[in-house]
Amino acid sequence: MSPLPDRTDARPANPVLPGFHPDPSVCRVGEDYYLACSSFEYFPGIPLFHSRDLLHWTQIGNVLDRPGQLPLATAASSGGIYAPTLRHHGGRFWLMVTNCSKDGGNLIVTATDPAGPWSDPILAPDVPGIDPDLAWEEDGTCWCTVAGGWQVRIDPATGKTYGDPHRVWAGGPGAKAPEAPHLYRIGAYWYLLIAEGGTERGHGVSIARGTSPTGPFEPCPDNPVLTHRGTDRPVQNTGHADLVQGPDGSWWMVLLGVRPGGGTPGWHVLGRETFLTPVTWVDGWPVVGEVDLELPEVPWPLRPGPVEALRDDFDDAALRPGWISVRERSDAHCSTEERPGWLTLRARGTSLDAPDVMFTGRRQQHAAFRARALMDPGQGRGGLGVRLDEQHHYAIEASAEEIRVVARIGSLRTVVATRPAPRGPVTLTVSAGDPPLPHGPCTGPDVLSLGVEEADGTVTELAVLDGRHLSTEVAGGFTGRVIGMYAADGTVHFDWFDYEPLDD
Ligand code: 6LW
Repeated sequence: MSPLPDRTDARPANPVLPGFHPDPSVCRVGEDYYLACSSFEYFPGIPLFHSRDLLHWTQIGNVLDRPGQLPLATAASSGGIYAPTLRHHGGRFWLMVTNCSKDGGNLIVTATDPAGPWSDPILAPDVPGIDPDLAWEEDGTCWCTVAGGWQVRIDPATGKTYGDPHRVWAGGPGAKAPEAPHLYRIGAYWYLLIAEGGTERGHGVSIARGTSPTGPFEPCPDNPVLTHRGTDRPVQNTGHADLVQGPDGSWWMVLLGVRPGGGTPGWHVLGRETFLTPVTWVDGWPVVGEVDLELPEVPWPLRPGPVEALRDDFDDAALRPGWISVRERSDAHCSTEERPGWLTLRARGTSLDAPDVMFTGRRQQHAAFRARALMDPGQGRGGLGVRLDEQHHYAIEASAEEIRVVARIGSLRTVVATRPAPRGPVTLTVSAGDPPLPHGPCTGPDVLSLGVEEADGTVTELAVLDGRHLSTEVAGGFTGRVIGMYAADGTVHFDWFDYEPLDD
């Protein structure tokens, strides 16, 4: 793979990983931090990032990037890969995760280089739940703790468990969804950090400590140590956290949060994003700083790394790690080599409604953006779409005869606009969020405009559609918007794809 191009957008911000990057898990090795996120029904799975300052993150690969590691054929939308734990132990990286599909279950992969290759999955069928955590005692004994507060001893090299799972701590009385456990040895105590309240507006982070990794655990008197429930802060749903210590001894938390837009009840369209916040310790308990859109001050110089370019001319043989497809991506259906300098997509499913649609996209990471792609439909049909899931997407698609805008909102599917196609390639465009909508109780988060760029560079808008229908509050689930190219019939080619943030 060619090296990543120079940064095109070097300014860090909170969220440190904007867009659909939920359930962050982080570890440090020397001066290098590594972070992994959930990826659900998308292939490749589990984006893996590197940073040297906790603020700038560069995607260096995907943990599950071979079809044999990631069976997703039976994964529903927002099924598939949930909530990894990333750790470094004994000179290796270990990642444990759940594939929530019929062919899935809990699995462990290891690597010496986090950029890959990662091992084939080691299955752990006797681990009793989702959100698995791995923590080692000094003598090498390894404990796996999962959602609900269940824990079992495990050999991570084989996936074999020993003894019956026991419940260690399930959070505060009455709180729903005690999940995302992470167990750490810090000073004299073992700390068990969990999320509770569910991943929606009630989300929070709580902690308990004890002198043994298996409990008993004493809850922190100030639980939840982090929640934004009932506040009017711009960042909501804060929870699902992991802790990491800097080389200088400072402590940090990565966590997920969302940025709802529009009137009431508020809609978030970018998915659950990864934020960073400082942690201090008082009386042996963590005190978590405010999670804001402002970046926390870090006690070291900024050390930005390269980021993926916002435009892709498809000149490289391998696709950059930020491109994701729905469930499966074989060379036979998605290639930059079949027509060099173009991305060629060959249809499987016949629309974005299909679970096996051949779609290759990138996360929407900015509230306001414009995406454009130059497409040659040949004798096929395909387009540029914004996808939340099979039942929630907008697209502009072209064939040799016609250009049309298609909207799918729940059980409704409609062709919103049509016009005759020009001869040859056509530049399809989609934009959102610019200018922002005026405030109002019923105002949605944004509108999306879909159109065609004419030869003179002007855009002919074919449809303007309410963005709330492509939000998590309407569609449900755990993902966020992904913008990409797809084939719906035959074979189509894309010369380039360009994503332009319009936020500032
Ligand atoms: C994940 C759970 C959660 O398993 O959402 O916010 C679920 N937390 O820990 C899916 O990401």
